[in-house]
Amino acid sequence: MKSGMVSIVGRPNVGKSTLLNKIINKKIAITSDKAGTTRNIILGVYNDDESQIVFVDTPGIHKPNHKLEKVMNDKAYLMTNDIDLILFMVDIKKGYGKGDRFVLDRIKDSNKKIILLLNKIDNIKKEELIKKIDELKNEYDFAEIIPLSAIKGINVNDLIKTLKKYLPNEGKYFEDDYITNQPKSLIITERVREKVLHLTHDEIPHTVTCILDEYEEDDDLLTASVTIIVDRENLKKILIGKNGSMLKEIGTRARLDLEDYFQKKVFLSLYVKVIKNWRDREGLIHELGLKDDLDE
Ligand SMILES: Nc1nc2c(ncn2[C@@H]2O[C@H](COP(=O)(O)OP(=O)(O)O)[C@@H](O)[C@H]2O)c(=O)[nH]1
Ligand SMILES: [Mg+2]
Repeated sequence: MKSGMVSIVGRPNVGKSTLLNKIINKKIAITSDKAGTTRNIILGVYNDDESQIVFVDTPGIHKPNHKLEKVMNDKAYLMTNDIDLILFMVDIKKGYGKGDRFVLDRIKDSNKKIILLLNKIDNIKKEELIKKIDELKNEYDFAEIIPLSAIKGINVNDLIKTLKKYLPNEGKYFEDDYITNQPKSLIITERVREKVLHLTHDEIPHTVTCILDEYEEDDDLLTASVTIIVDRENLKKILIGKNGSMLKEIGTRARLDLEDYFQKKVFLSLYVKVIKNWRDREGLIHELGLKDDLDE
């Protein structure tokens, strides 16, 4: 039995979470074209007959501009310690740049084998790809260079095959039915946040926070209510939309996704609240007397 921990690192937006979802075949990490979408460390466990691979999706590594980013960055570095192998992902369409070099410099020191993943090859011509691979060979002594498309699933099976070559022969970390460390509460609130990011484009800052305030579940039905918290009145207006149309759309899309995830009917209510100058999620939960700490 091959098993091990593999972390996926790279600057924001290269497609780390998209790859994790593809490998696990379930959407455990939300994705968007905004930097800073992934805020916590997400484990996704891949199982097959001969292996168990624990993938670690990290918030993107980049030069921090403010405090939230610094915290996210620290988490990303941290995860390069306990793991067997690093997948360093770049967006090959965008090309290899300063931001990528910044990440590589951070992970080099870990003395782990690094596999370079060139993502988004669905977006680039073959000749161009070959040229870029040649250039990148000189950048560092990568264990492998693998071109792929996370979104289309191109070369993802080959990636798994290749990883097994590098993993130790050890027992499993988790039971076969354990797929992620993300508690249900987070799956629910993150899915709402994803729809907010998708539907409001750049109008809503990525610091928007969603909190679960009610939750009930039986065999056929999951009932949840989520409050979306922003710090300005005009953002609340945008989120609600004309005659409530925006909030309704956010709710519908999140509900459909959650029904797919939980494989049961979902009844979802959404609220928007303006809280000025709030500090952190934990403080908010406490202040509002909300649950949001639901155990599996
Ligand atoms: N064209 C293309 N887009 C992709 C691919 N993988 C991810 N994306 C898009 O890139 C954006 C960032 O993806 P995400 O997984 O959130 O990036 P992360 O910040 O590295 O986790 C999203 O809009 C994805 O849909 C790919 O293989 N091809
Ligand atoms: Mg991500």
